[in-house]
Amino acid sequence: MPAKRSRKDACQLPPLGMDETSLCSDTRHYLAHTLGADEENASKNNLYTALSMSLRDRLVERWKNTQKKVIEEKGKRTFYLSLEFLLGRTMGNALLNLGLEEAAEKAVAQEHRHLSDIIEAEPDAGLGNGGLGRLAACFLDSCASLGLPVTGYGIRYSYGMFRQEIRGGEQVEEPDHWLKNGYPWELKRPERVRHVHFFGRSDVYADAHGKLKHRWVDTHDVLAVPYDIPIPGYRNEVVNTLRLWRAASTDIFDLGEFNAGAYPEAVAAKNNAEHISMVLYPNDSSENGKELRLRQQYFLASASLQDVVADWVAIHGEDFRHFAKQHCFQLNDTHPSCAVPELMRLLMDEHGLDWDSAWNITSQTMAYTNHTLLPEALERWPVRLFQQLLPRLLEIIFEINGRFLQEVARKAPGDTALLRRLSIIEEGNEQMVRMAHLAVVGSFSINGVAALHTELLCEELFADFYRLWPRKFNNKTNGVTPRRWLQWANPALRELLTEHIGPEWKNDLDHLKKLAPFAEDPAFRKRWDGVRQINKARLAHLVQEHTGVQFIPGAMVDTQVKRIHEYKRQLLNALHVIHLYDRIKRGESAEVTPRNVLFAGKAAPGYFMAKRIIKLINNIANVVNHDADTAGRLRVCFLPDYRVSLMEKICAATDLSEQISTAGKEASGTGNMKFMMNGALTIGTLDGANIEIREAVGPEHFFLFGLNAHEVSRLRHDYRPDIYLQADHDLQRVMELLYSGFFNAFEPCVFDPIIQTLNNPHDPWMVLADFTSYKLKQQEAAALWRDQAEWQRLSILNTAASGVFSSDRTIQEYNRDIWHLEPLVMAP
Ligand code: NBG
Repeated sequence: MPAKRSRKDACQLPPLGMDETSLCSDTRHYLAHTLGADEENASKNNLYTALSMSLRDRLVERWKNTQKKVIEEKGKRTFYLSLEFLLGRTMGNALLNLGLEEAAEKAVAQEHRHLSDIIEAEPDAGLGNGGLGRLAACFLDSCASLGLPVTGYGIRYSYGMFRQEIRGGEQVEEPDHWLKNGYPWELKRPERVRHVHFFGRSDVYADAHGKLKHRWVDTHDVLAVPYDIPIPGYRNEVVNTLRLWRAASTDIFDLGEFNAGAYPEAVAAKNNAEHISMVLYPNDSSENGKELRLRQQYFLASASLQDVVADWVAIHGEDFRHFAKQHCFQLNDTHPSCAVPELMRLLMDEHGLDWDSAWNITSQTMAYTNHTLLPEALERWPVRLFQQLLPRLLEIIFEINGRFLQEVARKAPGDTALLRRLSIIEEGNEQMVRMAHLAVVGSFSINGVAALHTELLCEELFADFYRLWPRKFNNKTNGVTPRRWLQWANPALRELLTEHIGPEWKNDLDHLKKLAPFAEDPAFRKRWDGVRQINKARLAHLVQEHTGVQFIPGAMVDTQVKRIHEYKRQLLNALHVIHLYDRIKRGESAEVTPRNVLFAGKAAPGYFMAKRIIKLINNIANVVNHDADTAGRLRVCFLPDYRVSLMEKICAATDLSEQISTAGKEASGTGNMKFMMNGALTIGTLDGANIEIREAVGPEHFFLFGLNAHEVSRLRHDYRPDIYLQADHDLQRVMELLYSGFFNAFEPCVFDPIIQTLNNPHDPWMVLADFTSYKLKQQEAAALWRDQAEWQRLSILNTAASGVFSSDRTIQEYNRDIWHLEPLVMAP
């Protein structure tokens, strides 16, 4: 037997240097030897890749130490399962969290480049649609920064969120091939490949002891190949993992077909397998029920659970008694909720547990976060599709449902209506699997993402479940990571804050409170304004470069950036812009506070109304910006291809944050928090986290308007848009301009669908109902803007009160109430 290699024999590597010289020499090494680039003609992209590799080495070093520590500590771990991780760029985040910004700056200067240009060479990793995916990314950053052993599991889509171009005022989608130059931040882990089953049938057989068991046979398997992205904590030596799965063919060609000469068909089948991780579905807060999407969902759930279970078995064998104590799976919306039946299947079919033991483990490890109340977003899959694609899983779902309904029937005998409402299977023309019910039944914790949202979950969407299991339900108000959204996005503010309140806020955002007294100091307000001017100049430059629109210097920057959706009411904002324009044309220029109104956001490619709203905004912008009367008063801009890296520049430069959804419809919102942190004032409805933002900053410092959620639901049945129209002369004029085709002179009727919904008593978003109060609040905001000292004062107070919206606070709450993890402490 060969002697075991002792630790001493192993070639010991010295730790990598964290200074500019080591960073520079490593970067040169990668430039010269890995990328084969000459020093003189290395491209920006070469330098970006080489610097990324040097940084990645430093991450990997800490990553291995963290993994070792996790294994040694034998503590509980959480796995965050999500179909979306909207990471954006990684380099800046790595530099900030490792504390290497200055070193990199200097290293890049030696190559005669600016770090900011190198950073711009990185494409955004757009593996998400909007808030839900970005939240997952913020959470990973917070978990690592708090030292919590949390691993993210997702899909490595070859194509992320589409790129948006605007042509003739309309959205055009272009594929986002973000991997085309390679992605230096990932490490492929071929040794941890998993097999995921599809199709086939469920079979019953007798095991060695004569016990009847199930197995899933005649399956078509797909390989899941993991790629790991290191997730560094903020200067704490912790590096966690985001593991993304790519689908690949098993390479076992169908031999029958192969021999029959059907070689192309056999190869095509291989391609089919790879389609699973090809593209992100571009729907935000709406499901679209495509089979490939269900395949993605099961692919993620199965590969990830197999991965975790295999690690357990490697250490504990088939003894699962302590598995539940050691694991938690957080389901990011219903998308990964196949995890519930899949864990049951793995434990029973592959590891021999009986139903009750498997159910105890499953229902004590799964936790579900709901992110929307919109009925169109609640996932339901046809039973028929499940039967075909995942036959064994469907069998388990039926069994879960049968046992669950028995329990309900015992508690509420004879209440068949209740059973029908609660059932995981919806009866009707076509039987459907209700994924939210599956997640609720299978989880020990169910949470909403803002106070109002959780309240409505308990009172409405999940009222029956709430009565059954009130203690399962809890609220976790969202947050955003202050590393990316304050420190990184706003370096000038970072310096100013540290100079005045010390550096503690960087590790605990509650320290921002110390800023409040400075709001009263005119000298400080001047400095504050100075920082804002820097950021606004940066944004104006970007807007000019990408759209040609010239922002009015010194004017209010009034921003609404988010997915385009009717419930978010970009239309209300557009109507208000028309109203401002109308006032200028009426000769009220002197009273109209100068504004730059900025819109950005993507519409789902199949969402007709959302796309028409983009067209309207662009047409309005075109008219307004070319009218000489608006000079120095009003500019309107639709900035194409909204994404994380754009928001980093937008949030630091915004004065007025538009959070104007129909009350009760926006579960939380997180853009609202980024704006507040950077000193924007909010105009908004009583919806989602707006409510908590308003409480935190003080009601008098928030521009509140519109119906509240209860008023919206009461009005539902007798909403009369005509009444609001009659009551507001300004609104009549706005609508007249729309009717007259003023914004579509050469495109007859394009805005008819918009006019129709606005006037429709069934308009669920009740745009006209809130117009007047919105207009009046906008006038208040405009008046306040004229008093710059007061505006700056409130701007400071907004930042000072924003500490509670750090995702560190959110994650601490998840950990306190749901996960119960011990933080890792790494030696410096
Ligand atoms: C979104 C909500 C937002 C919320 C994010 C993150 C979905 C299904 N929901 O209001 O619309 O901020 O989730 O919780 O994308």
